[in-house]
Amino acid sequence: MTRLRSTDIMDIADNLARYDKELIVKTGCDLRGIACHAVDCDNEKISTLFGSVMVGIVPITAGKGLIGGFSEAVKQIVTHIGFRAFVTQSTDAAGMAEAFNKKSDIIMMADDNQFVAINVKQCRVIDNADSTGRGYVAGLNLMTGGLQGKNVLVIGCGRVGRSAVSSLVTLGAVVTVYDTDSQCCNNLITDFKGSMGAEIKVEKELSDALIDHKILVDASPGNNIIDEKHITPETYICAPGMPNGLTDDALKNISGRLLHDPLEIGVATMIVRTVNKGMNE
Ligand code: 2YC
Repeated sequence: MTRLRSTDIMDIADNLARYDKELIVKTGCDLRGIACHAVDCDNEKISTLFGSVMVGIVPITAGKGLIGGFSEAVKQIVTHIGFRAFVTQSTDAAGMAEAFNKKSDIIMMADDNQFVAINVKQCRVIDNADSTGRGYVAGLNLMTGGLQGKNVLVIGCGRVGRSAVSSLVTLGAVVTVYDTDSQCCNNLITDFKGSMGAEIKVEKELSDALIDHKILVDASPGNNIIDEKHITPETYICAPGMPNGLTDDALKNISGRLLHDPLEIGVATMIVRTVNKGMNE
């Protein structure tokens, strides 16, 4: 899992309104709309909760420590979606205690291995990687006008890629996966055959896969793996991976058919899922 740097997230807060406009042009929905599409919940219904749900965000110093601006960026995204949120003054256990004492309905925290949102009342945990895969596939579904029956290549069989595969199968897409670790692919194929009865295909060569596919999910940390020659007028890419895998020339050619951000879609989907779980019990 890629660890974000402060420079990846420092501009998020100031650009959320502009990002909404970009998402509306690309998908027809703003950030909250994409998250609601991912969770299949009603945008209006969710907005009835805004005033009553408090989200506490706890900075965690474990492992490689705090990422400057991370908790604040999460808070800005959560409040942009419409919920009340605060970053605890304390970190770690004291921060958890503070979040509970301030009657948080949802508590969010991230260490180097996992980023979670906990719905306190429902004792439910929502994971960022799982939410990111769902959110990006929802955005891709909106951007392409629907993925049913379409061939989609997922690059990267980690937690985000696996979540994307699950959402793609649910939408009726024809899924092919690629990973530098072929064992990772084989495990995914076996797991999805067992859990969803899905027939997922494997590509052994990325260059072949990129020629054969026009709809891509880049869920890998790879750099410069998607080149200009792979971009056609029919190419659509959602890239939850950090950094996005497009070369500069590919970025020039993909124009408005790319979804990529360091945190926004994943966090928006996470928080809507966490709140929605509380409503659907
Ligand atoms: O500031 C803090 O509380 C740090 N403990 C946060 C560490 C986050 C590490 N994870 C990442 O950088 C990214 C996140 C988008 C989720 C997955 N990887």
